[in-house]
Amino acid sequence: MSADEPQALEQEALAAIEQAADERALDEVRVRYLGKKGALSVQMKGLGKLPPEERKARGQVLNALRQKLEQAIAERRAALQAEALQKQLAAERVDVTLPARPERQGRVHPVSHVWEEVVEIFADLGFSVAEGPHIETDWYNFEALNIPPSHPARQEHDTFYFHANEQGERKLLRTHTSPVQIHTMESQQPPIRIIAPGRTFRCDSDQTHTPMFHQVEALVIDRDITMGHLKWTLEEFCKAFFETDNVKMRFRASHFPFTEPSMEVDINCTWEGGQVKVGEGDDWLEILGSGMVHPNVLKAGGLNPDEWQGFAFGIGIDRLAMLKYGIPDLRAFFDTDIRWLKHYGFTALQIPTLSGGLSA
Ligand code: 2NL
Repeated sequence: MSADEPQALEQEALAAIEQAADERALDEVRVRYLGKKGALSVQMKGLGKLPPEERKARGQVLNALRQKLEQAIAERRAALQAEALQKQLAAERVDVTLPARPERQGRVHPVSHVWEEVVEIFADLGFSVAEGPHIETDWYNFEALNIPPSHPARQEHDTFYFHANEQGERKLLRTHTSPVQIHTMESQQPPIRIIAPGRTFRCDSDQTHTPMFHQVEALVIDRDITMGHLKWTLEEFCKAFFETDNVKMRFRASHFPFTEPSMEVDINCTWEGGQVKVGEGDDWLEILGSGMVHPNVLKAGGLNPDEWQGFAFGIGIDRLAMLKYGIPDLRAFFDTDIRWLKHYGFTALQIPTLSGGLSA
């Protein structure tokens, strides 16, 4: 068909638009008819050769045709896009009711699982979870915790330091999660009842130490907090975590710069065939450090020690995981060996809850 006349051009172009099978084909049609050298433009250019009385009417017809074709193309484009989306959605459809395929199942790392267990226990006791940055300043990691530059505890912490910045300040990787509690004291008024689980870092690596490890610290601040509250809280925690009422605890006087008085806590256990069993026998195993928050730490957190006091404690999550799940070697925790994870890990559906059982 000749497309010399507007009517013929219209029919031909509309048919081509309708037949365009995808957006790319549609674009070719658009260029063919509406492009700079397209059929419609050629006719437009021909207007000049017409006598003036015909030129105006023909010009109006061609302009109307341009509008009509532009609209037809826009409509076809929208239809093609909708069609393509439907196709994609159909192709990507997932039946969420299908059971998980066992051969594809990942595992939850025992550290993550124990982390969740600890959070679950303390949430039940009314604690909220607080988190903070891994990179800290000297103030939050040491000074505010009553560890001045000369303090011998600085050497024990084997701190990873960054290079000094222009102001001469050396940032560091936090050596414990205590900085989170200082931030909390600054940002929220007592009563405070938080746990701070998280990654911590020390430049130390041997059979019982990894440069990155996990800790959970707790902080309770109110007007009349005593060692009695601390003991009760720790007893409740141990019973819930080790899933037995038989666990015996021993509180031993100790020393930390950030607590006064300080005590370390041991639980009873037996050693059978190199494996530790918690809540049985009369050997003792140290599991955490604790104490009443030092007045200097309260002051650093912006609290008046004559008005407020509280307790705090710190527990190693990795060690808890080893004890509870009988994992002998700490270093295997971070080998990312899939066989080890399959053996010691948990499935995504084994979510620890107090009602359903922590170790699931
Ligand atoms: C341990 C000992 C402990 C704390 C951590 C703490 C935090 C603030 C104030 C006072 Cl902000 N204390 N934390 C207290 C006692 C012991 O950890 O051996 N952890 C594995």
